[in-house]
Amino acid sequence: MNNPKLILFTGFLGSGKTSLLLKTARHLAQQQKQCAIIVNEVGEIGIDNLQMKKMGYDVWEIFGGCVCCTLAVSLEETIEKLTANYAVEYILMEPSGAADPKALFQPLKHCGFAKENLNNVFILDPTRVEMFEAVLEPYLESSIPLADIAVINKIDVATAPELEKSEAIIRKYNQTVPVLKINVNELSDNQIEEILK
Ligand SMILES: Nc1nc2c(ncn2[C@@H]2O[C@H](COP(=O)(O)OP(=O)(O)O)[C@@H](O)[C@H]2O)c(=O)[nH]1
Ligand SMILES: [Mg+2]
Repeated sequence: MNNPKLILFTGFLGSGKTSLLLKTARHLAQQQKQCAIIVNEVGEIGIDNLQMKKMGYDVWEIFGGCVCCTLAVSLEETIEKLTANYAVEYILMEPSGAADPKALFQPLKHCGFAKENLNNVFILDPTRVEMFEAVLEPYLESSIPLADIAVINKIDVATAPELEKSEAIIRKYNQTVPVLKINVNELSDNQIEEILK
């Protein structure tokens, strides 16, 4: 079995997970790196089904030879099937909005994912951070300590106080996690490499 790196994109609905996941996949495809995307439903990543070549029951080929598959069975089975059939170096996954990231780690451990092969990218939308803090604090409290990297995105539209507030919230729950500030539409290769680390 090959030993792919799994990149999890976590955060609230609308925070920018899919956007960053697709940018990362395109970057990998350009670097001729084999990658797979796991989604709950194909429609979720917003790529027209017609642009995707069906390769099997629930696997499609998308840009640059990346494959995309649905989480039709358990996460363990999906990953086993992927690694058995495709020589993927990276698996990119956006857990469903309601999923508690904590609940993902046990099944991932079962399929042999060591900590160094797992990168949990937590994305925080600074333009909505006040609202998140007020009503979704338990989610922040359970997610941010588990992050390997915290991304504050939308720097093209956020105000300076919103950015400061976002960083303060991340630091409140995790004093050591690296923080990366991005505009997803102007990502540098270095920023993507940080996400893949
Ligand atoms: N201006 C701006 N918009 C962004 C950025 N990242 C994501 N978005 C927008 O935020 C919205 C939600 O993004 P999406 O990736 O679907 O979020 P998800 O629900 O977490 O998967 C979309 O309209 C994106 O175009 C960013 O860095 N800057
Ligand atoms: Mg999404």
